[in-house]
Amino acid sequence: MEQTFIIIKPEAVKRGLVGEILHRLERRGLKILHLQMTKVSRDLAREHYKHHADKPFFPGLLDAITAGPVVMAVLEGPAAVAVVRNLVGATDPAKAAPGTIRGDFGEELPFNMVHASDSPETAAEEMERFFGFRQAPAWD
Ligand code: 3AN
Repeated sequence: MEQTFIIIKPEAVKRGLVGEILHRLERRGLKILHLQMTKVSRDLAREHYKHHADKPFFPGLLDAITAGPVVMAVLEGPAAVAVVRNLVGATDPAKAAPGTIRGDFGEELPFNMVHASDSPETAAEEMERFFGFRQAPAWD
């Protein structure tokens, strides 16, 4: 069984979309193994988005992810990384398909509601970064 990591971003928390987003993921059969509301520090945001450090939108991206509380989760299911990325939709909400989280709720970049890991390796790295473990323990 595969695990993946998501961040429900500040703009989604502010709009009251936490339940809606978790509902969509659970409805698809993903199991929530770990769930936390927290704030992302500027240092962790810089680390998390280091692959975009040279982009003009980098400072705005850091502002967006540190703007308020977020909800982070580890989800488990068959092919969880790909399944969650499909439910989340394309990076740019303007191009994300209707029916996806970004297609239905996304605003203008960088405000695309959810971060979702892009590979099992990245998921382990991101869990380590934010939770201090590379894999969430099972509950049963
Ligand atoms: P994804 O989150 O779909 O994996 P990445 O890793 O390319 O996409 O981008 C990370 C985050 O950076 C996105 N979720 C979005 O918030 C922001 N971002 C990506 N491209 C742009 C852009 N052209 N302008 C502003 N923000 C962007």
